Amino acid sequence: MTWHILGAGSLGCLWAARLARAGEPVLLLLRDRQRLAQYRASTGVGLREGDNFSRFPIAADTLDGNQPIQRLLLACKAYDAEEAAASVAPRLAPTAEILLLQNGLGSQQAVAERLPRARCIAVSSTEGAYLEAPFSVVWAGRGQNWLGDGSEQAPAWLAALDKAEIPQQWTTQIDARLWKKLALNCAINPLTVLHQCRNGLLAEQQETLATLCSELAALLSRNQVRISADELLNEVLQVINATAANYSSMYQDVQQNRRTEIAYLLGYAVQNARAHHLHCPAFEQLHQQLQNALAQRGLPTD
Ligand code: NAD
Ligand code: KPL
Repeated sequence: MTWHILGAGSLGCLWAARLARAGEPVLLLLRDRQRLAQYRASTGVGLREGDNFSRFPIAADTLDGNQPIQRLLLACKAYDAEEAAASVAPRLAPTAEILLLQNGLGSQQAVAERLPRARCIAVSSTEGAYLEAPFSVVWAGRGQNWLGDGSEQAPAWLAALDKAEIPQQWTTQIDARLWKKLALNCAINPLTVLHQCRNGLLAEQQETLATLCSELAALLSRNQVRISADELLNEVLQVINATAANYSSMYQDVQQNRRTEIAYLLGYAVQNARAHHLHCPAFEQLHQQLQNALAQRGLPTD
């Protein structure tokens, strides 16, 4: 069964290269003819792991091709997901499965509503990757991919991920995974943008982090995710410690004048808290400060 991969950025290329290396059929879906020509000139997807570099001549096509799609990996940013999914909707087989790699929350629900017949499987990934050149990805951080759609019925093709060295675990609690990752990203990423710092420097902001974690834990609890404020703070501090030398993904987006996923992280948390009539002054204020910082740089604030 062909893995159709829409979004040939960091994670899309990382999945494509590993699947192709394991002998799985892969087809990249590119936005238009110009991007397809650019890809063909690059002679395939590059994968760098430490000192090793390999290139994989993976097949590619434009979105408007006519091959039916049974399995789709949606590997674009959260703000592009709904439109990207809609653009391939006419090609989806009646029993299509879609893996949603987006960070945060909100985009998965939007795609599922757009494509009610497809089986939408959310993926919460702690892997790290970035592009060193178009279609050439650096596998920068080992991690885990949690997959789930709320059911216990894990797809048989998970074995193909093991073979491809794509770490995976099926979970019946994918929403809890996504919420906890959202909470970590809400506590860490905006502060790195506002303080213009690496993750490690946030260890000096324990009071602010404790207040944010207390509000975020209350929000998670309203969403049936049980974690105490202290447990969340501990997890946040552990991540800060383990990634002390890194710049958060949001910091990097802002530095490179790229749109951030604010709407699917803090923006989603703020809206969800309001819907639950939960008073969260600390992360409301953080959201506002982040929006101001983005506006000053001419970046979208949602
Ligand atoms: P990216 O920007 O590197 O890649 C996204 C790609 O999707 C781009 O090449 C873009 O051109 C393409 N795209 C967008 N809309 C498209 C469309 N309609 N048709 C065709 N192509 C389209 O992003 P990324 O870093 O791979 O991140 C993808 C998602 O995974 C994000 O939500 C991110 O937060 C999450 N994530 C990334 C990492 C990481 O290390 N990169 C880790 C964990 C989670
Ligand atoms: O996921 C991250 C991100 O940068 O988006 C953390 C865990 C904060 C690591 O930098």
